[in-house]
Amino acid sequence: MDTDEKTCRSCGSRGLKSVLDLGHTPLADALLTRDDLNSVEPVYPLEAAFCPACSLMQILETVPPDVLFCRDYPYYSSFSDALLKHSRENALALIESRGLGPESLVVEIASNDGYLLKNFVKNGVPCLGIDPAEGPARVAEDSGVPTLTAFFTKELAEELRGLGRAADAVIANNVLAHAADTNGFLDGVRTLLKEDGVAVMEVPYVKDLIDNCEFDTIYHEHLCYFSLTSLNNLFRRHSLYINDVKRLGIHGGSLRIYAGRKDGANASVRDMLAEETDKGVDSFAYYDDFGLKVRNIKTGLRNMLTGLKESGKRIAAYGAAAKGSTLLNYIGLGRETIDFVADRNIHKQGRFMPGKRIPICGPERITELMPDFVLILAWNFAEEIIRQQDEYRRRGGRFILPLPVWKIE
Ligand code: JHZ
Repeated sequence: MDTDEKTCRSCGSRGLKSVLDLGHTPLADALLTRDDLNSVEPVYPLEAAFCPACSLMQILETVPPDVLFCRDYPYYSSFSDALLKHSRENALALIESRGLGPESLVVEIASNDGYLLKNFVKNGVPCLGIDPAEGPARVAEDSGVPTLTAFFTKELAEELRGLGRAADAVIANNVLAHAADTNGFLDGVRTLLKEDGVAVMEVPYVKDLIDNCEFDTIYHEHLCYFSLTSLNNLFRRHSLYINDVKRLGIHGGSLRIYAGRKDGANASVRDMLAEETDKGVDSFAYYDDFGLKVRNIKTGLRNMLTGLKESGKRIAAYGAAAKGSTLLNYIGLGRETIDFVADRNIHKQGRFMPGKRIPICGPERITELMPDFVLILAWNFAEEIIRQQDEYRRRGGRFILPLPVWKIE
C-alpha cells in the first residue's frame, strides 16, 4: 500500500514508513461455521507502518468496527485462568488505592463477558460495562454485571455525564488499540472522568512485540501498537496525563498506565520515556529490520512443521486465538499439516480457523487423539495450557512454541 496517501491515526501527519507487510489476510476472529465453508472469505490488506512524527506504529487499513466486533464476536475473556487472576488483582488494588465504595462509579470500556467488573460487583462498588459484542455482553448481564451493548464514543460519554454518571475510574484494557477513532476515544475518556478520576488502561507494549518478534499480534482488530512515547503524545493532545506506568507480562508484554486530568508524572513514567529515547523506540531505526526477522521466522517455522509432517508425525495446535489466525495464514499452513485446533472456548468449538479452515474442537481431543506435537498458538498462556495438558505430556506428547525462535518443550 502507498504509505504516502495515509495519515497517522494519532497525530494526522503524513510520511508513515512501512514496517511489515503481511499481505491480504482474513479477519482473525471471523471464525467460520460449517456453512461458511462453501463461500469465499473476504480478505483485507494487513500492513504495519511507523509514524516518525509521533512514534506510533499502526496498521494502514481500518475495517469497519461493526464488521469486526458486533454479532458473533467469539472472544470471551473468561476462558483463561491467568487473565481472571490478573484482572481480580487489578480490581482489588484499584478499590484499595482509590478508596472505591458504594458512592463510586467504575466504568469499563470493552468489558467483554464481565471478567473484570464482577470483582467490583462482588465488593459493592457500582459499575457499568460498555461493549459492542452482543454475546459476551449478554453473558456479563446474565452474571449480574450491568452492561451497555454499544461502542464507546465521545457522544456516549457525554450522554452518561449528562445522566450524572461521571466515573471515578475508567478502565480500558486492550481496547484503545481497537478504537477506529483513536482521538475521539480519548476525548470520550476525558469527558467521562471526574476531575480527580483515574483512567487505567492496558495495552500490548510495542517494544516487547518488536524485541520478541510477536508479529502474530498484528491483525485488523489492532490498529495501534503503543510505546509509552506514542501514548504520551496522544494523551497530552487531549489534556490527559499519564502519571504512572507499570510493565506487565500479560499478552506477551503490556503496559498498564494510570492517567488523569492533572499533570503529575511519577519517576516510572519519566524513566520509561527516557529509556525509550535511549534505546531508540521512538525512531524508525528500531523497527527497520523487523520485517526481515519475521520473514526468517516464517521460513524456519514452516520448514520445521512441514518436515515433521513429512516424516509421518501428527500435529495439532492449541488456542484458536486471533494471533493464531495471523500466524497460520502468514506462514501458510493449513489442514494438510495441522489436524485440528483445540480451544476451551465453547463459542469457538465446532467452527473453523479463518483462511486455513482447520477445525476447532475441545481440548479433550488432544488426549483422545494423541498427536505427536501440539503447536501452541496461544503462546501467551503457554504455562497455563501446558499445566492443564499434563496427561498429554506424561503420555509422550510434545509442545512446540512458535516464537521468537521455535522450540520444542
Ligand atoms: P488470547 C485477544 O487476542 C483478543 P487473542 C483481543 N483482540 C485482544 O486484544 C487480545 O486478546 C489482547 C484459549 N485458551 O487471549 C482461549 C484455552 O483454550 O491469547 C482463547 O481462545 N485454554 C481482544 O485471541 C485463546 O486460547 C486455556 O487454558 O490472540 C487465547 O487467546 C487458555 C489460557 C486459553 O488472545
